[in-house]
Amino acid sequence: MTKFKNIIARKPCQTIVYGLTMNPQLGGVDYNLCLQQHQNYLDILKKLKLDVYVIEPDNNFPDSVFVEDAALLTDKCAVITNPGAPTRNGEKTEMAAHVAQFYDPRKNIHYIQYPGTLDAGDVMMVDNDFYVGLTARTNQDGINQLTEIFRPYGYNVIPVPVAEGLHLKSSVSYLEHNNLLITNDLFDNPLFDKFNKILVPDDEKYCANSIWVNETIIVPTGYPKTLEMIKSLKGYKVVTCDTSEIRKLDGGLSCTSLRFTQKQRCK
Ligand code: CIR
Repeated sequence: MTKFKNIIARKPCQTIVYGLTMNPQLGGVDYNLCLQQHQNYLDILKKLKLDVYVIEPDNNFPDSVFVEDAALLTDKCAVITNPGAPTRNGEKTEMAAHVAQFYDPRKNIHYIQYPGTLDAGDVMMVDNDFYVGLTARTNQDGINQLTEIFRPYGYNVIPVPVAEGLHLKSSVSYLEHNNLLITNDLFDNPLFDKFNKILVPDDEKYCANSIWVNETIIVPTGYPKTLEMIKSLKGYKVVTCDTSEIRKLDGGLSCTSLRFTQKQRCK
């Protein structure tokens, strides 16, 4: 199944070394290695025949490589979010201009506004259902606004309280075909009972952020138990990608691209 044709990504900027982290014990980001790993990530996506749209870096926003948080792109509309971290909130302005290359600001680009905040790393899309984490970055008002924005499109919003990790998708990833990669803390939440749940071992939690791209699953390098479980699922190709540097900033594979399908608009 081909679902995504485009991605938006952004090169890491030099100030990424000052990015936000809840895990300073992992050490500082090696900028050159981070650049190489990011290029490797883009190459993997290009090989999967995605059109890659790359935004130039901006040193004013150390975390701006994590494009996933500033916009939510669906088949029917785009939502420019209101990122919950003050040092990241300004990322939305430039992102809105890039998203306008693909969606129509007069018709189907919407905005989350204060007092609502929302990071799209908290949003997991499962067909027409959008599971949204209630976290330090995404508040109830942001979730309520998203619910109203989505209603006319027939999209449902399902709030999920999240007690661990930065974002909802730090702990759970939808791999299509009803398969859900999920960590222990969310495993027993009845909201996820209808899925075929693949439990990520506690010592490989980071691997819960793997991504499905058109029947290929991209898995972070270094998590052999989860990798084997994913490989045993039928119907997927599996590739690994080294994310050691963005991991130091709590970032994973989903965070560094927006995956969607839209034609580029004629200007
Ligand atoms: C942050 O704290 O915002 C960044 N250092 C990491 C963002 C990761 N994004 C994501 O999970 N969607």
